[in-house]
Amino acid sequence: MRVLILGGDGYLGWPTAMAYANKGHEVCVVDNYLRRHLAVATSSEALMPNPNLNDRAEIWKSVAGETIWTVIGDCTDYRTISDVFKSFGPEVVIHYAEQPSAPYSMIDFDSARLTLSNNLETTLNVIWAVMEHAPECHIIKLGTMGEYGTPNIDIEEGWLEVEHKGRKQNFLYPRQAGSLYHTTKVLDTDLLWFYVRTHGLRVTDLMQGPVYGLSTEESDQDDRLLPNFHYDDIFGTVVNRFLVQAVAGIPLTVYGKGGQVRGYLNLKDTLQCVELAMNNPVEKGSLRILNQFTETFSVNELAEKVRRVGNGMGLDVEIKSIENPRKELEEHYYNPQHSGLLDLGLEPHYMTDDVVAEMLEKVLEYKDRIDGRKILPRVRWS
Ligand code: USQ
Repeated sequence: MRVLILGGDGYLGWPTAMAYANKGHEVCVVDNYLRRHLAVATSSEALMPNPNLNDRAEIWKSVAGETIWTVIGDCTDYRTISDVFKSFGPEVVIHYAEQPSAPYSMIDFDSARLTLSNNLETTLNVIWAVMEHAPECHIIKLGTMGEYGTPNIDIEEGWLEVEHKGRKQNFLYPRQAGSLYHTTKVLDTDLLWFYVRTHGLRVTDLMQGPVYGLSTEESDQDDRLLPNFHYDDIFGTVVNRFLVQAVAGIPLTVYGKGGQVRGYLNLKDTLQCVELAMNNPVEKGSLRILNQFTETFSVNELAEKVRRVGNGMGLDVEIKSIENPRKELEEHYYNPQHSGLLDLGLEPHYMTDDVVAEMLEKVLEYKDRIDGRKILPRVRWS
């Protein structure tokens, strides 16, 4: 298939590009290095050095013999996207091209405006490029479990049947996000659903939980192909942060009471989920929503796991609760459904002790590059 990956330089985008090229698909990636620029601007650089996108594609070619087409361009510019659609003719577009950090979106007005305009404009451009140039193309959009927030009832997979005064209708499950970033994902879903209803688009919206990991079949072949592994307070997700803190001898930063529960998944499973969505396209005029995670943990459970495995390896890992910089429930009910991807054939890689140990081993190789100044939270919600 001809697969277009928007945001192809990102933590998920680059591993996805290699995985699909490896499976024989024709892959084109687009990225304007927004996340790299924001990381430099906020002193949040990744742990491992990551060659630029063109260099990564060249390294991949020398390692695997396969071509990944690259376009350095801005997806908020309609002409850029339009030209790529016209020349590449994608059968599937995977839309990762968003400002991905909740803390970044909460810094100030400028960061909020950038997050809102970048994310929404890109989604609108993807929709219009598909309508104008590739109406059969399947849009696979990365949403987030954070769209639902932490309601006091079970979270369904995208939709909720509401019975009101004796009549019933299916609606998008109520969303109440906890950051401006997560709110842009809610708005993305609304935009997509509008154009699905009015123009018969074919869309899969993946509600993904926090991802962890730094190993994929392809990146394991050469360290220069590793994903961008962030451990700072702005771009690092909680598990990746705890791994680096454990290695650096910094107490694991549990925010508040640590009873915040989320649905987590291994980077390898993101690749599997997106591939399952791609290989099982939806009908035109359908919005399919899949909850994308494999297991739930509280922050305390994660910290305890990393401490136990780390100490078993001879590290000296402590846990320290610090004041929560975010506005979120620190103890809550959480029971999200997630059978859709399992029904499509997902075979989860769970966070076993061996998996945690392997990740710690890899981070240990880069211990000298850890910058302790990037650990403590610098952004507060209020
Ligand atoms: N947390 C800590 N200590 C830390 C970092 C985080 O206790 O040092 C807590 C947070 O307060 C939160 C939980 O861990 O309750 C998860 O935080 P996170 O930073 O790993 O995840 P989040 O900001 O929600 O965002 C990440 C990705 C985002 C994705 C989202 C999925 O950056 O792109 O959409 O995970 S979800 O969380 O399900 O919405």
